[in-house]
Amino acid sequence: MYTLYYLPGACSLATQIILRELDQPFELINKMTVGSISEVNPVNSVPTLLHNESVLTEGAAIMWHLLNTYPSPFMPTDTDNQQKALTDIMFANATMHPAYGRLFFLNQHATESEPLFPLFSAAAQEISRLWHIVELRLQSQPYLGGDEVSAADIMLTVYAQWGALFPVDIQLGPNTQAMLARVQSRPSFIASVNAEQQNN
Ligand SMILES: N[C@@H](CCC(=O)N[C@@H](CS)C(=O)NCC(=O)O)C(=O)O
Repeated sequence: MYTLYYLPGACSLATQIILRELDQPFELINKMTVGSISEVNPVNSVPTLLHNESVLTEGAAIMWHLLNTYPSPFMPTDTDNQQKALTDIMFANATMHPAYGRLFFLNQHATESEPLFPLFSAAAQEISRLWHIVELRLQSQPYLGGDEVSAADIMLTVYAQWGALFPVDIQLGPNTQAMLARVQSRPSFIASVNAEQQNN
């Protein structure tokens, strides 16, 4: 049984979705209800995942650990495709996530004297550039991983929802939008969003 610390709509949603896809039982703890979790994770960030005596942190590492632990179509069997799957997970977690992180940072540190619009706009432009790379990949395949949904697709779909929180125009191509819609319609995605709402 896992314990997942989460924040509603945050990157921890992807961890919950994967736990469901892998049929792993878990309980959810909303970080806002407990304040700091720095005693278990000094970074004080979600996802933080507890399992027996272990504390798992860092979204990409958690994802990789779960995919390695529970055999599923999410983990390719050959090393070349495993490398590709890990690269996509890192693109999501270490490239796209921080690009969206700039929007949260700007919002958090906004002052009345600083005109925010050009900064939001520059951050959104970079996010759109990254989505264009995704769009090009999806011209020849429905998911980043190929014909089947991958962990990276799920992570990207969670992050894509963050754009609506800010006054920005983020460009998503038609193939990207189709991929996001397919991931959002998965039972694991719907159940995870509902569970976060009910657990608040
Ligand atoms: N590098 C960390 C970053 C995780 C992260 O930035 N999480 C955000 C939510 S998406 C968070 O916990 N922020 C702290 C807070 O809002 O209290 C990871 O990939 O797990």
